[in-house]
Amino acid sequence: MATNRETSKDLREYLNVLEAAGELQRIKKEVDWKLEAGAISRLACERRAPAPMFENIKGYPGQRMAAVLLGPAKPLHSRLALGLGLEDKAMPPLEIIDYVCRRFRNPRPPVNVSPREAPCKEVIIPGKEVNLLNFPIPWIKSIDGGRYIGTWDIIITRDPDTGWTNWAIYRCMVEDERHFTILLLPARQHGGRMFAKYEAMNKPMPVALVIGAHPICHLAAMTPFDNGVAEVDMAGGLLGAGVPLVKCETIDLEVPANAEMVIEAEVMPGERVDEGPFGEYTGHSAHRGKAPHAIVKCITHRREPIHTMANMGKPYDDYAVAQGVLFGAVIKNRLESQDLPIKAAYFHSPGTVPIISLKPRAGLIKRIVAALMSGQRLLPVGVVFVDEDVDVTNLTDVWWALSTRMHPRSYEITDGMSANTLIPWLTPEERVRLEAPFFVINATLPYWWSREYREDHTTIADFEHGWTGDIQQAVLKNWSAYGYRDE
Ligand SMILES: Cc1cc2nc3c(=O)[nH]c(=O)nc-3n(C[C@H](O)[C@H](O)[C@H](O)COP(=O)(O)O)c2cc1C
Ligand SMILES: [Mn+2]
Repeated sequence: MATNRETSKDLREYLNVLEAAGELQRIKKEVDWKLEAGAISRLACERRAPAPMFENIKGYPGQRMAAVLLGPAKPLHSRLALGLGLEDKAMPPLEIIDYVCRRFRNPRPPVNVSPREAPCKEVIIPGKEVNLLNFPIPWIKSIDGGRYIGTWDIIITRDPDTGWTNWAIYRCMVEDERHFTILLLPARQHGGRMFAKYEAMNKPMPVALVIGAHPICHLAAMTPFDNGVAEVDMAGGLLGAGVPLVKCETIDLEVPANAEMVIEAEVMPGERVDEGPFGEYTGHSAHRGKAPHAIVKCITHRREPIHTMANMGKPYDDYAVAQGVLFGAVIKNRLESQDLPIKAAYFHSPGTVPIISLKPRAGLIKRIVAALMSGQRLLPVGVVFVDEDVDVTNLTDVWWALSTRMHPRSYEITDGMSANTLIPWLTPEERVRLEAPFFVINATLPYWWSREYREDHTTIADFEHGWTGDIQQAVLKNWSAYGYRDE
């Protein structure tokens, strides 16, 4: 499959790729980091306009910010395809998923480079000189609780017992010149579980907040891999080469050498400060509460660093576009590795309910639900099963199946799943207990019905299935003779 991987080794080259594809809007007019940049990038999402690159930010000469880099485009996944290094930006999402599935099956370990070779070390700011407010950190929405430095970030942490290094995207809000919060959710996410271990030892947790790495690094960081999987190896798989890493200055962690900025910090045990709310990927504001916070020990960055911003919100946003594909790939790989074949798995945004198409057989759906329940947050709210002939990427098709093939009694609810606090419908009690139900919708027609019964009651009434081949051929051949434009 054709890729342009060589042309995109870091964020800056990816920006060139976007620009060449007409997917980047350079904004030279002065724009305020407070609300204006956020509103522009949200409207760009809602209009599927090119990603804005703010080149003149009020009060921050020489610094730039790129927003919604892998956000919704026309076609929807174009910028994601370019970020993955695919040449065809119009590749259909199920083909992108199959490509990602293959890449995830071939992880590659990172390669170490010296600080001299690492662009992220061009400027080094020691702890006592650090001031986060020297950077154009956006206050994105009026409904947000503050300035968010970490939206399209990578949070790197290491397990104190096993040495496993985790990469994840977690939202980070600036508290003051030297402190920022991280929304570390202990029950569901790897970073949160690692922090619980440090906290039990009453030790600070070293953390690197990375901004502006190669887009593939951020894509790996937002993918829900299993315990013990190093996202950097999966980024290497997507990239087709090991990701270059360099050691931090003040903490024992390695970071992508080509990143625009690295904030080296420590999360303080036993401390919580105000965090949020924040307009989230569910399309609602979410989670005003307390969160752990980190103290900055050092900042390293490229000269004239480029900051980044994701703009979460009502579909579509940059999370939704990438998430549907990445989660779909993880689900497909997991099920296939357990000999549970499916045709496709896809999330429509926001990514809370996967739609899975398959050829039903005895026990298959129950076993798939069990396999996904045991996984890393792969069933956030529920799951929908449809037959193979339903195009999971087409909501009209999916709704057609749901409204005609789902027997109401096949709607199931299971209690006691771990809850995601960002979901709006949680009751106040569920939000505290972090436990909630989820649903299974089985909209497949019973596979045990006889062929005759299915033919009599369930044959599809469309052009393809409703006429014999000779009539179809004749009508297609004569289409323009009837006066229609040929397609
Ligand atoms: C822009 C963005 C912001 C996110 N913010 C958070 C967050 O604040 N907390 C969180 O737990 N997950 C957040 N996520 C989702 C996680 O990145 C995702 O679930 C990932 O799989 C977590 O990695 P882990 O499995 O290694 O914990 C965010 C994702 C994106 C794209
Ligand atoms: Mn992880």
